[in-house]
This record gives sequence, C-alpha cells and structure tokens, in this order.
Amino acid sequence: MKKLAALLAAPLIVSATDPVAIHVNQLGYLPAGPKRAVVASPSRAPLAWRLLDARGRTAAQGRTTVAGDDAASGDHVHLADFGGVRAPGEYRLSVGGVATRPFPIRPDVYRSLARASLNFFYQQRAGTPIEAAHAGGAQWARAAGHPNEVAACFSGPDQRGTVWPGCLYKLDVTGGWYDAGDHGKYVVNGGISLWTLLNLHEVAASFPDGSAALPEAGNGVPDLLDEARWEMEFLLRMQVPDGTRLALPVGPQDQQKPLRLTPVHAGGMAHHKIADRNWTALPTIPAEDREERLLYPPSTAATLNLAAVAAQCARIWRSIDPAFAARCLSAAQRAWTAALRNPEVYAAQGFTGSGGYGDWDLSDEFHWAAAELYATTGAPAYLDRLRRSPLFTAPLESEPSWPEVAALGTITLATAPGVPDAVTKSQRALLVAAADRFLAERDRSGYRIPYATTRYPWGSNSNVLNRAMILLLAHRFTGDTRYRAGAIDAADYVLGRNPLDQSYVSGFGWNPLRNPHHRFWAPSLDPKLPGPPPGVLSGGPNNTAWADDVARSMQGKCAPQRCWRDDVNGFAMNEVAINWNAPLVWVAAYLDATAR
Ligand code: 9MR
Repeated sequence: MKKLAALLAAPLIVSATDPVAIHVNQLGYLPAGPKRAVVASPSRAPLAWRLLDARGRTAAQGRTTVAGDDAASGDHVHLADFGGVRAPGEYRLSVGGVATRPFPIRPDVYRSLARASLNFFYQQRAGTPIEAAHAGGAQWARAAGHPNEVAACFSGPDQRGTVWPGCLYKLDVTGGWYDAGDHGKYVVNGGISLWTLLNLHEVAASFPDGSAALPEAGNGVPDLLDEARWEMEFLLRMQVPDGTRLALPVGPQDQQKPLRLTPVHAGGMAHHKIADRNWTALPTIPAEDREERLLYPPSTAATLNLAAVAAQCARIWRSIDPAFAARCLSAAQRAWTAALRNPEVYAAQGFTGSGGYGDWDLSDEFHWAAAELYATTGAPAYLDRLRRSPLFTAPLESEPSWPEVAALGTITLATAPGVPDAVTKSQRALLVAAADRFLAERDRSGYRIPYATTRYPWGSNSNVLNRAMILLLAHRFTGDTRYRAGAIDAADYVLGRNPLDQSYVSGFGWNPLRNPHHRFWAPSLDPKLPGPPPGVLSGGPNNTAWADDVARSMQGKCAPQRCWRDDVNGFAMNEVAINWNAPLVWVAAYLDATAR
C-alpha cells in the first residue's frame, strides 16, 4: 500500500529536459481490440497521458505503467493502455507535452493493408508484364521480366572448385515470383511463401473472386488462389523429369572443399533455384537483366518443399480444377518418393549470383511434406511417418521460417479439412502451447511484442508476424482473446510501435518504408524508378548478420531493435521478400476478417 501511495504521489509531469517518445501503431487500432502505446522516457515515475479526439478534447486519460529498462530497444519504457476507448474516430496520444500524429480507431484499419500486401505478389511476378491497372499506377507498370525462361543446368566449375556436369535437358521455368530484391526464384523459399497464402485460403477463405487487383479477378476462382497458382505452376516446372540421372552431392558437405558428386536417380526432385549466374547491379529492371539464367542442382529440401505445396494444391483445387489438382498430386507424390530415395542431397553453396537457402537439417521438411500429403490423401503411410517423428508430439521449437518448417505441418494438421479429429486436437494443443510461450515473451518484452529476444535475425519482422499467425490460430482454436491481443501487439510493432517509430510497411503510417533493397523500386539510385508500392514489408532489424555496408557501419552501435536503416543498400536489414510479405498478408487479412 505504501508503495502504491508513493507511486501516486510521484510527479506526473515530465520535466522539460526529459525527452519523451511515443510509439503507436501508425495504421491505427481496432475498436474492439487492445490499444497500447509504448512511451520511451527516462522518467522512473508514471507519466500522465491523454487521448485527444479530432477536436482536441480529452477522450480518455490515465497514467503510464513503468515497464523499465529494455535491452532490445535500449529504452526505458512506459506503457499507456487506452483499450477502453472504442468509439471510431481520429485520435492523438499526448504525453508530457508531446503528441503523436493522428491515428484512427476503426473496424477496417487492416483492410487496405491486407489488399496491398497481397498485391506485392502480383508485382513480384516474373514472366508477365505488370500492368498499371492492377499495380496501382503507371509508375509500377513494367515489361515482363524473363518472359521466356528456358534454362539449362549449371555446368563447369563453381566457386569452390566443384565441377558440375550439367544435365541433358532444359526446363521451361517461366513464371513464379521473384524472391525478393533480386531476381532469383528459389523453390525452398517459394514453398513457405505459397504455403502461407494457401493456408490463409484454407483457414479464412480470404480474397474471394473480384476482391483483389489482379488480371485474373472475375474468373470465378478466389483471387488468393489465382495469385497462389502463379507460383504453383512455376514450382511444378522446377521438377526434374522422370528417369533422369544426375551427379549430385550426397551426405554432409565440407564447405571448404570441392564436393564429391555421386550419380543418383534424380527424377521427381526439384531444382533448388533458377537464378542469375552473377549478381546484377542495383538498380536492374527485370526486363533488362542481361545475366545468364541457370538451373541450379536439385536439393532434397527443394524437393520436399515441392511435395508439400503440391499436396496442398491437390486438396485445394480438387473442387475447383480437378485436372490441375491431379497434376499437383502426381507431382507431390513423385517428389516425396524422390526425397525418400535421396534424403541427403543438401543444397550446394558454391555459386554466386543468388542466395544459398542452404539447410542441413531436413527432418522438419520431411515432417511438413508428410503432413501435407497425409491431409490430402489420408494414406496411412504418411501418418506412420508423422508418428515416427518427434516433431509430431514435441513442443514447437520455433515459429515457421524458411529453414524451420515443422510448424507448417503442425498448422496443416490442425486446420485442414478431413484430418481425423484426434490428430487435429493434438496438433492444436501444440500450437496453443507455443502461443502461450509467445504471450509470456510478450509480457517480458519492453515493447510488448511476442518475441523477447536480443538476437534479431535476418528478416526479423517475419518471425514476429509468423508468431502472430500462430497466436491468431490459438485464438481461433480456443476463443481466448488474449491470443488475439498478442497478435495485435505484433502487428502494432511492425506498423510503428517500435523504438524507431518506423512503419516497416511501405505506404502505411506516417513514417513508412521508402527505400527497400530492391532492383526496381529504387528511386534513391535512379529518380526515374518508383518507390515501393504500398504494402511491402521490410525485413527489419538484424543484429546477427552484418552482411552489408550499411549494417557494418552500425555494428556495435545499435540496440537490437535499432539495427535498421531505410537504405537501399542495406540488404541484410531492408530487403523485401515473398516469405516475409506472406505472413503480413495472412495476419492483416485475418485481423480484417475477424475485426469488430
Ligand atoms: O532470408 C534469408 C536469410 O534467412 C539468410 O540469412 C540470408 C543469407 O543467406 O538470405 C536470406 O534470403 C535472401 C536470399 O538468399 C536471396 N534473395 C533475398 C533473400 C532475402 O534477403
């Protein structure tokens, strides 16, 4: 009691010398949702806050809670909770004589974000012209990039001295999405990205026909599936023809030495990537890429990515386009068999011109693919395989990311139609337990995000959003609104409630992403080029890989959540990527669909 009295007696006015920074979700807040601001201030005593309406009247007021020193941001943090305010309108939050810019409380705050973030995938399409009518304006229109992508396999020596024999065929791998700021198309990363959009379809039936800006809108098929099919068709093209023998690296790889290649039956595997032989300069408009495009050797990981999403495709298109569904199922089964035959062909890393997407533990990829094939076919062999893996029962180790895909299988078993109840129930329990851990992390993180770490990985914003996806699923399974609140905390962070006061999404908020690492949206390098269209997510703070010059200039000088700059050259912190925008679409569309 004494303590409380002392707190209440403490000065509520900040002295003129105390700097105050107020961080809110710049997009705004849902009427029925939680509403939290983070206030960075050295004050050890609570501060008075006021929520002002559009006419400057006080709509609510209170005192901050002092959360204390926060290692992730380097800030001394207070929290202001104005969740009680539900009336739609424009508001500003004021603390210590400082006020935010106006932000709305409205039931549709996530609507245009959902639409714009999906449109990113249209704009990343390869092999087709990007049209002004669907891209949101003439500045984003461009000629088709790589419209006739018929490619041979890499042959000759790579940078580590492995001499590759190449292959006897070429594949037409036109289409798909460019991965990121580069023009590579990678099966591994295509897999999780496509899965995320397809899962959103299965869970929430988002983006019915005619709701998105796409050339296919109006064709009688949900727009989300139209966009997803653009990538699915490409992934199917990346499959090695049946009966092919290739010399591939089998087993663990010594990264310092040339690889030993062994002839294997590679039919049904998937090429790891199609990409430029050498890195192209920034900027490079896709249609002006003059580099040689090559197919890189198949990997077991790519093969399992193909198996997983093709199985997902088979069950989703069964009722929409049975012939396409059958193609997908056949590809999935051939890929699965090929992976069982070649379980240890890891992606070779000796190439330049594109990213590595190397992964040396494929137990989670096997688990994911088995889960998708089981959900689609119900065949006992896949269930046996799932049951033999510890991933079927052990607590989830992490949120999904391109090298950690176990949770994708868990989510599918927990959400796909036709999975036996007992399996669904057990997998839901794993996801809810993970959500509980994320909530506990939220409660001990200064900025109250469900990600309490001081190690921010490459693409950290996607880790945060993938956790939000699991939190929203936990809410769906249990009805417990605490999980949904945790997901909104994650969205708040990405949209401005962070120490940099940065909306990491282009076109949204008063301080949006403007200069991503991208070869076309690069106005800081060439003023004739457009900035990013709305709805594009930056990878976000990275204090674990100082891979670019911008990062190196900050090394040792930034608190984890501040290791970020809006710079076109900062590829380790400010690139964009399909696997990062996908959970943004998922979370924004889901929050919108369930908003009140
Ligand atoms: O997202 C990838 C990240 O996890 C890796 O640490 C990083 C370095 O290997 O590569 C990232 O992926 C990039 C890919 O290799 C090439 N296209 C752009 C991707 C995003 O930066």
